[in-house]
Amino acid sequence: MNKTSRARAAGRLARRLDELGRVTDTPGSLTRTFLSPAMARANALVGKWMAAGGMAVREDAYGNLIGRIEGSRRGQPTLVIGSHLDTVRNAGRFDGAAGVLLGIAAVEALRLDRVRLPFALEVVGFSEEEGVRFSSGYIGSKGYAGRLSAGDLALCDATGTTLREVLGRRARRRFAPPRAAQGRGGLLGYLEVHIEQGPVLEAEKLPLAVVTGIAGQTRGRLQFRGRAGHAGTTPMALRRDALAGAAELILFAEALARRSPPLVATVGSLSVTPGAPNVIPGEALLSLDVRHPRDAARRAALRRILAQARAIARRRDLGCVWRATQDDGAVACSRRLASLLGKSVRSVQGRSLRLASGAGHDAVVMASIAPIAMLFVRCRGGVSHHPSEHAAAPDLGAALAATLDFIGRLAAGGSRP
Ligand code: HGY
Ligand code: MN
Ligand code: MN
Repeated sequence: MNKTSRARAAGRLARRLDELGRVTDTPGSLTRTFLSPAMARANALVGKWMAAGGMAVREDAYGNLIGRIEGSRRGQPTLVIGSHLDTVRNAGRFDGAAGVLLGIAAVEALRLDRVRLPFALEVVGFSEEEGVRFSSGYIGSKGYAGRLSAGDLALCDATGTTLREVLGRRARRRFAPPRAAQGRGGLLGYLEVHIEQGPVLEAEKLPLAVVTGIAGQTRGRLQFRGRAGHAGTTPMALRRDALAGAAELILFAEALARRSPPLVATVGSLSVTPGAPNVIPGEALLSLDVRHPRDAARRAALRRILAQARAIARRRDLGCVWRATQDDGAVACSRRLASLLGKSVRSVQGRSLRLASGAGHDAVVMASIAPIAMLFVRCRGGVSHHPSEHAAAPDLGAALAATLDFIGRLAAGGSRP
């Protein structure tokens, strides 16, 4: 890809990200959650781009958007390039979307150069990675990979509707997980291009890095139950204040993570019942997200936090219930694909850099059915999950060039499944 065509493709990619970034469930900010009206509009828009790029386009039973071009012969393995099209609340427009639209840009560039590959190419926009609606991420890629469990299907959203019911409504019949889109034999590999969501590439003054692995994460809901009461007449010593107990636990989790890097622990949401200023909180429901590159350390930290929650509950005469909603172990990227991708990155920016990912990605699930590779793209200030998230067009162009070089290396002989 010469510099002119790379700059042109990067400009179109950036314009499309701007356009897609305006497809939202919440006018004035960017939010697209699982199977929402905005997700349907996003799939229609991205599906139009896929079709214009010559791909056969379909949506699967989970709302994943899949664009496919066949290889030089039928029956060849498939390389999947993908990421997610859903977002967090009040999101940035690059997280997930950049990896999907970059996959489309790569297919367009290959088509322009009339390249026929010795493998099929699928670009996938996963329908749900962030876990906003069901407090459990990777629903789209788990569906695509045939990894959704009965526990996943029993998860409830804020309306009390289970995932199974939601998928059943979509299928207009009782939902039974269809055969996975891909078995291990059919996949050559999975490549996810994603903004770094961290500050290292900016500090290194480099646009790209190769990901070595993805941290494991546990998410869940912790409920403290006390007794609601009159804020004016109940003496402090006689209270069973659920929110005060939750507050103690939140600060404990933060302090534990602060003194045990690279452990991270986050309480991202908190709901209080009944939620009136003159009523002692009877119930506090908090989300907990715990991550660490090493699974044993993550599990030990979670045990510490839950033991402290029980100790707080005993001391304050509160009920305390924990429900895990997601538990994914750390995942390593394929050494072979990472080495190939490192050569592509070096060919684009002169040197390669390897980084571990603290953020979760659909690659965690795809690793169960294919060797995975991830390419990080520099983002301004390392900011993500925020409207000011931004990746510069030239850096997106560098990622496209590295992706095309990687595909070329696979086609030239690295394409042993
Ligand atoms: O939470 C994460 O790490 C990802 O953005 N879903
Ligand atoms: Mn995200
Ligand atoms: Mn993401």
